[in-house]
Amino acid sequence: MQVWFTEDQVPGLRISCQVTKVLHQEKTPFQRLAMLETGVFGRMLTLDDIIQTTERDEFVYHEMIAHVPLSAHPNPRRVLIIGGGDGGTMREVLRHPGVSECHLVEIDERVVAISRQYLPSLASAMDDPRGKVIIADGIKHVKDYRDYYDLVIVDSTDPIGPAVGLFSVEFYSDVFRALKEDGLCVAQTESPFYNTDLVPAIFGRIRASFPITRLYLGVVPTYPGGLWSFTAGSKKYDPSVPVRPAPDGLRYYSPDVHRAAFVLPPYVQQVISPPGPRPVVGP
Ligand code: AG3
Repeated sequence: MQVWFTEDQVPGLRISCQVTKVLHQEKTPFQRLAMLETGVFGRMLTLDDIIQTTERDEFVYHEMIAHVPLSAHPNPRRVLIIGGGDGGTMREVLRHPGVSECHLVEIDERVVAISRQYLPSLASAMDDPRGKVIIADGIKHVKDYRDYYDLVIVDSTDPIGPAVGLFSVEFYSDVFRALKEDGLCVAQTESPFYNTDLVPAIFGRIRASFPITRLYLGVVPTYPGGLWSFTAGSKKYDPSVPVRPAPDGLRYYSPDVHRAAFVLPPYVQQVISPPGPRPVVGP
């Protein structure tokens, strides 16, 4: 018998992946969680039937969400990850020896527990003494900090369910306040091909708080369209310029990839460019 997992990526479009074993399934207080063994992608974590990460392609997403902002900052020491309960982003953050403190604020403790059990190559980073896992609502957490973090990474699910508030103007302005005067933030911001309303909306909300706002791209095969966007908001440093060497052993990120990721195809550039002034039509 064949068993397949299917994600409805956008209305009318699905991705299916053959499952060799259902390792775990439960309904948490926040969402439906599953850990699947797949033939093509290795282990796969899904939340509400949406692919979050897989053993085979997680490196792209986690390297790009972490090393781009970390390498654009001359001396990042305190990092906050919101979401990211699988541990993949924390693993990448802690590759930087200068990082002295990495808080991971995940709302759903079951994501952390199940990732620790089934995704040790990501989750074992959470045992590092510089890392601290806090089970709490990231929206509330940022409100309690002022001028503290060098970098805030928003490693969220899609903007549905518990993650909706992580894409709001109010949240980004709280992130701004939680950052030091030269801090920066990065959020995963969905598909520039399919989410043509959402991507500019989020970009605009980050730009409402941050003087420098830049979109960059990476290719994550299991996400809708493959081409994935991240948006950086920065107080001082240009997010597109790496100023420190990359850690060893990376598979997607390099300083060249960093710079190239900010070169946007015209159709993506158009998605985030506000429409020009409309011609005034006289009476
Ligand atoms: N965060 C989820 C990215 C969104 C994926 N969307 C989708 N498949 N429709 C990833 C968490 C990894 N740490």
